[in-house]
Amino acid sequence: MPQHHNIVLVSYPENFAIQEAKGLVESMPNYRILKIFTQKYLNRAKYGMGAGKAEEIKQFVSQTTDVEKVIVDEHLSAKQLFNLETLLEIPVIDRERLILDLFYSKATTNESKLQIQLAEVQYKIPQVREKAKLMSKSGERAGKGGMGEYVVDVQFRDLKRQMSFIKEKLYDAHLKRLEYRKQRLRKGMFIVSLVGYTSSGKTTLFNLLTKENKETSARLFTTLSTTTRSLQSSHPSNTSEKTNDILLVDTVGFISRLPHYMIEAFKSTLEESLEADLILFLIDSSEELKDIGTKYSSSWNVLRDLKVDRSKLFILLTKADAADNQKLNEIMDYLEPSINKMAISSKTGYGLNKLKNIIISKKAEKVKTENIED
Ligand SMILES: Nc1nc2c(ncn2[C@@H]2O[C@H](COP(=O)(O)OP(=O)(O)OP(=O)(O)O)[C@@H](O)[C@H]2O)c(=O)[nH]1
Ligand SMILES: [Mg+2]
Repeated sequence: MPQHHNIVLVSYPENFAIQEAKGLVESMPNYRILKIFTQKYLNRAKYGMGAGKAEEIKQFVSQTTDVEKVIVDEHLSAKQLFNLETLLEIPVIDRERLILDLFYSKATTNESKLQIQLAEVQYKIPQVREKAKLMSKSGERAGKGGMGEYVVDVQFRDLKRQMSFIKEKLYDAHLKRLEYRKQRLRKGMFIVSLVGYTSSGKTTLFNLLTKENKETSARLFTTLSTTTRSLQSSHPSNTSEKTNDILLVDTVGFISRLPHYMIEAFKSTLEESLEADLILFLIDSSEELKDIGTKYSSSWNVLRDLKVDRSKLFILLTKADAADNQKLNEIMDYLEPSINKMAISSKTGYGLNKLKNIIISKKAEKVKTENIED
């Protein structure tokens, strides 16, 4: 049996936050949640959570065997982490660290590893800055050239150096992708990308449309790197369905409260998706309306951040097998009215032919306008 890592989770007293934090923790290999504590505020100066809650957790940790880590579902400063670890006497990690660790556990391609390293460096820089401030306050930094300052300076310079090194390598990968993209454009390829919240069903749909076999799962962030494949027609004999010049792109999903630097780190991957001719924006319709709203607006934050061209968007309500018509209509009414939308199910195949036809006709539209412009 695999060794379990026993976790105590601290989140907000809201169902959405708890479920998502649980999902993140349980997506880590062999992480097991022993107990969940909730706190209305996680931004208090000393521990993030209130001192009473921190004491309560200390009690639990000391009375329970083998608690390995406490995970706090919020960003914590270096000082808050230090204070908590001193009190609890076990490692404490915050939401961003958890997401980074999860990414590390999943990354397979060189580029996705580099992107995570870049996010990691950007996660550490403010912590080193903060340490420097603390040292100068506590007088450890006696004048210029003091020991504390020296250590912090070295760490800081080291991080900066790492950052430019990673950025250079990422830039190389970016150039390579740009070259592929040019080739595709030259060949008149029509590019369709799948974007949306993590677990919205992107890869499942991608597999069906391209006859691929990429990993899908109910865990969060199953996909971290980008895959491009051509759309496969369902009837190989049907020559009227020309799909071999249509490419589908599947990529990393979104999550709520994603810090800007993480979007920044994955920017080139995400931007590539947004440069497509058609962007399918997936929304999981099997969830509660309230949660759909939360995920929808989080997704929009990322899309806006990356300056999406709204005219390329087409909304897909996924997992329609798990929602009745009334609910699907309610969701449709809730979403941006100016963007076209339809419901599909990768499980039953509902709507997939219609979707293919939409993709094919959008391609035809593009070819037509290009011919006019020529
Ligand atoms: N009921 C139902 N479940 C589905 C459908 N499509 C996908 N799922 C399930 O939803 C979960 C997430 O699917 P994925 O395709 O991995 O989602 P994703 O958007 O690629 O997720 P990330 O890669 O983590 O961003 C899996 O457990 C799928 O089996 C569907 O049409 N109906
Ligand atoms: Mg996926």
